[in-house]
Amino acid sequence: MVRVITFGTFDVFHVGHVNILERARELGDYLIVGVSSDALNYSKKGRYPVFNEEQRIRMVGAIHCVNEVFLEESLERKGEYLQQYKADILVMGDDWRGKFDHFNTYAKVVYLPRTQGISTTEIIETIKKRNV
Ligand code: C2G
Repeated sequence: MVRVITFGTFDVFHVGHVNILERARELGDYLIVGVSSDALNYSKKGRYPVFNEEQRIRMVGAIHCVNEVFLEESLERKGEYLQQYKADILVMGDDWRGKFDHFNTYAKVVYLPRTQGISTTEIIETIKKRNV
């Protein structure tokens, strides 16, 4: 059984998120997703996600191609997570291309193309501009 792992915030869940999760799962038989914690987001981006970690974990876990979800509390612990969850393949969006290559001793590292034209930031901006 090939175990695939991926990581992300998955805030304001959208079709780009579904696309990457489905494609990640297609690379193996079992998909594990590390959902980044509120604290990790705050330390990385200086703001909290719109949806809190409990809600984001619930939503990602409800996607049918996802088999297991856990809270990613630190970027530095990726190697540890890969071992703990016995990952064979690490999938990341290509916005992270090259950044995770050094984990290839634990798992095969695969970058998948992002879905064009949609992002959490753009969705938030669109909503802000709307008055209906
Ligand atoms: N994604 C995508 N297409 C989009 C938007 C996002 O394929 N239009 C992918 C990203 O490349 C990422 C995943 O969906 O692989 C989750 O995206 P984010 O929530 O933006 O994740 P990020 O904040 O980059 O968190 O340990 C790393 C971090 O937890 C990654």
